Amino acid sequence: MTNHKDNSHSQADIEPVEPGIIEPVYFHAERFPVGSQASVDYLEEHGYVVVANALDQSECDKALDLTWDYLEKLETGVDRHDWKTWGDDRWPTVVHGGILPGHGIGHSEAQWFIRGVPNVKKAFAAVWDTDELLVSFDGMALWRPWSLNEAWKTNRGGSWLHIDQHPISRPGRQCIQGLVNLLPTSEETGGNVLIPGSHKSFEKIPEVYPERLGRLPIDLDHFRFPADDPLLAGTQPIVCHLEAGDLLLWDSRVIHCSTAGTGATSAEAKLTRAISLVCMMPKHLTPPEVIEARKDAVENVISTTNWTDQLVNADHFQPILDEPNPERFKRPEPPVLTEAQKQLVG
Ligand SMILES: O=C(O)CCC(=O)C(=O)O
Ligand SMILES: [Fe+2]
Repeated sequence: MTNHKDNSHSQADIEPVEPGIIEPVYFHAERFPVGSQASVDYLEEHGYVVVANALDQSECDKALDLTWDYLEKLETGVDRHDWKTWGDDRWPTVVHGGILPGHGIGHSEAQWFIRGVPNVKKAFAAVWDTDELLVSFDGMALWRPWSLNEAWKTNRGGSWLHIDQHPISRPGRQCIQGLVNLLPTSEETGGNVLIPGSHKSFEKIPEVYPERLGRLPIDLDHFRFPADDPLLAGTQPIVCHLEAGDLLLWDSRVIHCSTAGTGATSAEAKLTRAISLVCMMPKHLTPPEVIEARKDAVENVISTTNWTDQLVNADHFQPILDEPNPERFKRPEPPVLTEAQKQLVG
């Protein structure tokens, strides 16, 4: 997730001067069975993989229902049946890419339901070769139909290409990020953008950007690339086609962002994109004091970034700090977790 960690960091260090335009192609990548060795091998080679049907259709429907429950229970007046109530005055704070990172979403019933689907853990367990995993308390990206309101079009072409791993303080493969896709994508909707194979250029970043990197706080796992980045030259960005229930995994060293698609969305009053950010990492990477802090984060309904080995409070992201009256969003109650979900906390 976008890691605008703390307002003492200069935003100029992570925002490119010129966002630039990228032209990703819509790509039907091979979709692999959950937990298969082939999915793990493809991820290693290309830096991303589409895992097919981690959720079935009824699980997607339930997750979407619970997502609307979260939005309506904020008590700002959002009504799933009336798109005229989906305006920014009622919608929770949005950051880049239409991501909703805070206001308790990381502990919504929707997010905990998705994390509890056994196939989601199975996909990550195959990657890490262990069942002892912790889950991030990430948010979701929800895109409203821009055919009904042009202002809802999300980052069309304007690049926010980035990686979510510090190029110096976090060497090598450390984190595999994921999104569970709840609605089928198309060329019109757009979605996640990534540069296949770019994890293999990660080590070259300090040579290419010594100055920008010199300004990047050592604990900030977010680095932005200009659209004319030399590491990107000759590599075509793609938007992977995803069915409802597919889980897209990518290495945190892979350069990625998201973009709205090429056309009009359906004029129906329904979401254009709904994804759950979900990331699992091996438990042994997380120090005991962070595990204690994660337990407190559950009780206090605090959302985080993709990393499970450190606790970054997503309510401290700049756009949420800029929210004049955050108390107007009623946060969910602390979640009631099953044993399996508790194990994912720590
Ligand atoms: O919405 C997306 O597909 C991109 C999200 C993203 O950048 C992230 O979760 O790190
Ligand atoms: Fe990201």
